[in-house]
Amino acid sequence: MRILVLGGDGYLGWPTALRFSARGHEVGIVDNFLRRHYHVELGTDSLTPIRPLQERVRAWHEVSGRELQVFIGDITDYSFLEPVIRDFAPDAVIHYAEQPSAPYSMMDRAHAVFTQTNNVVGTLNLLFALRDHAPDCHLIKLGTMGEYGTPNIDIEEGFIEIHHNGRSDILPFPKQPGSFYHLSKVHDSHNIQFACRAWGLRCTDLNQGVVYGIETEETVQDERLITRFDYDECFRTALNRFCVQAVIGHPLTVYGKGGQTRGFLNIKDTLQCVELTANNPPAEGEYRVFNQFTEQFTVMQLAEVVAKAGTELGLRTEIRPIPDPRVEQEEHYYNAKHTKLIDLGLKPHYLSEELVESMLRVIQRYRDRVVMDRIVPRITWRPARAREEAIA
Ligand code: NAD
Ligand code: USQ
Repeated sequence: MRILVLGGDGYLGWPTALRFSARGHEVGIVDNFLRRHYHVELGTDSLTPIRPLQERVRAWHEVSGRELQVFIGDITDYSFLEPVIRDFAPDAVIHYAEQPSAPYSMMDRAHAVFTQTNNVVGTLNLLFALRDHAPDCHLIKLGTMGEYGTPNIDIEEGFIEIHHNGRSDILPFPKQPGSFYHLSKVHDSHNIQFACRAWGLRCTDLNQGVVYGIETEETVQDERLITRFDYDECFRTALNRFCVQAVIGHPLTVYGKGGQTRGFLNIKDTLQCVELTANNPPAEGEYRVFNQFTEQFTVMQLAEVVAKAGTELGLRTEIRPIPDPRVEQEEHYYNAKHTKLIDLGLKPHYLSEELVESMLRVIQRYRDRVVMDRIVPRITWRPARAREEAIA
C-alpha cells in the first residue's frame, strides 16, 4: 500500500511510519514540526534525544535499506496539502497531525482557538483533498476515548441504539468531552461522518485511550530511531509522567482522589491497531468507530504499579495526591466496550510491573535531561476568579 502518515515526526507517527515501511509499504511522512515548536515555547523537551527528521530518515535508510518520502508543511494550508495528496496518491492516510494536549488547549483563549483551528481546519482540508484527489483512500483518523467523557452508563463503540417514543435508531454515542482539545476531536468526528455520508469517503475513527511506553520493534534497532517521550504537565501522559517522576525521586502527582478511570494501551498496540485497521478497510461511504485501548485503570492504580516497580529497582517512590487542576470527575463509573479491534486480531501487550520496570530502566539512561521545574502542574481548567474562591 501507499501510506501517508500525517504527523509522522510525532510520538506515535514516527514509529508508525517505521512499522509500515518495515512491512514493505511505500510510506510518506507529513509534518510541520509543530510539536517540536511547542516545547521551545514552553521551555520543555523530550526526555529521549530525538534527532532532526531528515537525520532519522537517513538512519532508517541505513538500518533497513528503505526510503521514506518527507513532505514538510502545514496541513491547515490547503495549497500545501492538496498537491501532496494528489501526487502521493495514498491508499491509506493515517492522520495524527493535530495538537494532542488537553492542558495546552486550556491555557488561555489563544491556545484554545489555536488547538481547534489547527485540528478542525487540518482535518477539513484533508477531507476536501481526499474527495477531489483520492476518493477511494482509507482515512484512518486518530480520535480519542475522551470524546465520550465519563457517562454513568456503558460506553459503546461509536454508536448506541436509542428507543424513543415508540421508534428506534442507531445514533452516535453522546459526547461529553473534558477539554477544548477533546472537543476538537468531536468536531472532527462530526465533519468526517458527514463527508462519508455526503461524498462516499471511507473512514475509521480510532477513539484511542491514553498511550504509554517508549520502545517499538523498529525504534530499538538504532538509537537514532528513538521516538519522543515527554513528562511535562502539558505533553505527557499519566503513566509516562509517573515513571519519570519515580526515576528522579519526585512524588507521583496523582490529581485529586485518583479515581479517574481511563482506557490505556501500550505504544506497541497503537501500531498493531493501526496496522489491523489499514489491512481491513471499511466499505465505500462507511464511517466506523473503534475504541482503541486494551485495559482500564484508575490513575491511582497506575501510580501504585509504578511505585511497586520503582521499589523493586531500589527507587524511593511516594504517591502524593495534589488538588486536581482539571475539572473532571475524580471518582466515577466507567465501562467502555473495546471488542472490534480484538475481533480483527489484536493481541494486547498488557501493563505489568516488569514492563514498567523496563520503562524505568530506559528513563534512567536519560535522567540528566529532565527539566525539573516542569513537573508540577500550573495550568488549571478553572477561571482565575473561581480558583481564588476555592482557595479562600
Ligand atoms: P504528537 O504531537 O507527538 O504528534 C503529532 C504530530 O503532528 C507532531 O509531530 C506535529 O508536529 C504534527 N502536526 C500537528 N499539527 C500539524 C499540522 N497542522 N500540519 C502538519 N503537522 C502537524 O502527538 P501524539 O501523542 O503522537 O498523538 C498523535 C495523535 O494521536 C494526535 O491526534 C492525538 O490527539 C492522538 N492521540 C494520542 C494519544 C496519546 O496518548 N499520545 C491518545 C489518543 C489519541
Ligand atoms: N493525571 C494525573 N496526574 C498527572 C497527569 C494526569 O492524575 O500527573 C490524570 C488526569 O487528571 C486525567 C488522567 O490522568 O484524569 C489522564 O490524563 P493524561 O494527561 O494521561 O491524558 P489526557 O489529558 O486525557 O490526554 C491523553 C493524550 C490525548 C489523548 C487522551 C486519550 O494527551 O492526546 O486524546 O490521552 S483519553 O484520555 O482517553 O481521552
